[in-house]
Amino acid sequence: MSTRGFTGRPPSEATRERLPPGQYLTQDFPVLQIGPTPRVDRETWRFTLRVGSRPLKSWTWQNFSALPRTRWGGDIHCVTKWSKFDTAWEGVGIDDLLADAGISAPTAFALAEGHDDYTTNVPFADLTGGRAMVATHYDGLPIAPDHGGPARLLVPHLYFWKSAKWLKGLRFTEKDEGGFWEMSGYHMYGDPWREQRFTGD
Ligand SMILES: Nc1nc2c(c(=O)[nH]1)N[C@H]1C(S)=C(S)[C@@H](COP(=O)(O)O)O[C@H]1N2
Ligand SMILES: [Mo]
Repeated sequence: MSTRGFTGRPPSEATRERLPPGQYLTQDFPVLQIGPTPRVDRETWRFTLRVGSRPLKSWTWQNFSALPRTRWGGDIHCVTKWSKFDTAWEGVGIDDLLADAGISAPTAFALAEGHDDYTTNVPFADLTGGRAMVATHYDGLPIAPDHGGPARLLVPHLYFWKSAKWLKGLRFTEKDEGGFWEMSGYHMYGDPWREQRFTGD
């Protein structure tokens, strides 16, 4: 059966209720990124929490793999208008990372940083309370490189551009500093249910 079988068929009422305004349902998993997929080896992988340029805590793949694991299942929404339902992720919750570091958030904002120099900003409160994780598995398998493996941020209640792929760290910032897309006209917060796509939405 074709995975694109929904093309041209109007979505059911149940589907429409789950779709944020302006979104359509897709069955496949598009790849969206600013450049080529970087190669990130688990052997040299580090995940670092910083305040400005000062490192607070760093994990190797081995210490990171020993942290408690979290699962989340649900819908994701890309600003280019596709939504995908019932995605299944596993990784380490940001609450558990902070607990392991023995710290509470030193500032109210963060920039997620990818190995491709991608950045995106998120209020730190949106990363806690079980709402975000550093995901390592998708659908029961290690996340494929094109989807951000070995580890990506997952903040599913915001547009998917906030879920930085090839995550190398989170940097706490004093102010809400725009990241890559936010500095090019995209919304600072990006709530799909309020359709916050662009600056001023
Ligand atoms: N490091 C990094 N993360 C990124 C991006 C990127 O270019 N670099 N693109 C973002 C955008 S715009 C989207 S929609 C999602 C796409 O994730 P996917 O390719 O797994 O669907 O990744 C986000 N995370
Ligand atoms: Mo996107």
